[in-house]
Amino acid sequence: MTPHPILSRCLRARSRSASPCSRHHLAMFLIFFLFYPAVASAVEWSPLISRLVADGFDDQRIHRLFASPEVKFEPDSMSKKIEALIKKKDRRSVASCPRCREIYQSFLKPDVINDARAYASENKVILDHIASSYCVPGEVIVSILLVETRLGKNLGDKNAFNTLASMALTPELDMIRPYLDSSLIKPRTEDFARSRCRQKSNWAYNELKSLIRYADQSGVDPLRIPGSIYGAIGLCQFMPSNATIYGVDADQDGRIDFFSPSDALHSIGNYLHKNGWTCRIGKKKQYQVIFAYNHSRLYAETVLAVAGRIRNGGPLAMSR
Ligand SMILES: [Ca+2]
Repeated sequence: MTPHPILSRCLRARSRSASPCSRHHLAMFLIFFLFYPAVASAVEWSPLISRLVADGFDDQRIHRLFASPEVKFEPDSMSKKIEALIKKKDRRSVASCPRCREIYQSFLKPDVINDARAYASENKVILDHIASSYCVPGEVIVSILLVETRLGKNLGDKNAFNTLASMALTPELDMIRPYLDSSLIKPRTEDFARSRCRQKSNWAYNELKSLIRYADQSGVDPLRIPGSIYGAIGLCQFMPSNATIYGVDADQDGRIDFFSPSDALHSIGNYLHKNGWTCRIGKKKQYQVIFAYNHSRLYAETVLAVAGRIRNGGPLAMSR
């Protein structure tokens, strides 16, 4: 029998040392395509279930989770991530987001700054405690909260579990090829895309494990956590793995809750502090620490500009 043409490519790739198709990936690939192009919700999760169980998660619990009708295969996060990485490699990221500067500038509008100041006033006790604990001024915390989630109004319209599980399930580029902008996949970008697809799949798998553990410790259903397009959660938009590294149980109720202002805002302060924010920090270092929070020059400039406006209304213009 003639193999499926995509399967043929994978089998050929196995013979090339530069582009190995591991036995694990091949098994996932074969099972996946037994069901493709069936509807996305009918995708076979068993390779992912087996991997989670092998990593120590309870067999019955994981099977119950994936049997839930809420679990859906959502390939758009991986396809958008790969498209973004290819554009970034081609230095087309700015061109691909011509409205980014306009969007970030919108955070400097007077009514938006007034809302941020009101939020800072309402949460003064929390912000004062963060400032005394981590030396991070309240206006910086509120600025990040504004840019990340519009002060908690926009927590993402994705299901974090579905996002991360779907990315984890698709280590092979061919699994998401039907959902990609085909004009981006060219001979000079294909190997790069294959490599990054596997890398991001493995990253998402580890974040999925962290999400399940975060849900367990915080006492919430892992299938009911809203997230961004790449699985960031909460007011602070942390990846789930950050819960154990930077999460703070500020209200001391025994759980870290990224959807509670006290825990989320303290976690932002802790993140900045652990990434170099000190009591005597200079402007250059401030930029570097904010950049560590979100690797975007425009993001870091915007956060600091908004923080300046919240603090004193000063005309801290964004650099061009
Ligand atoms: Ca707590």
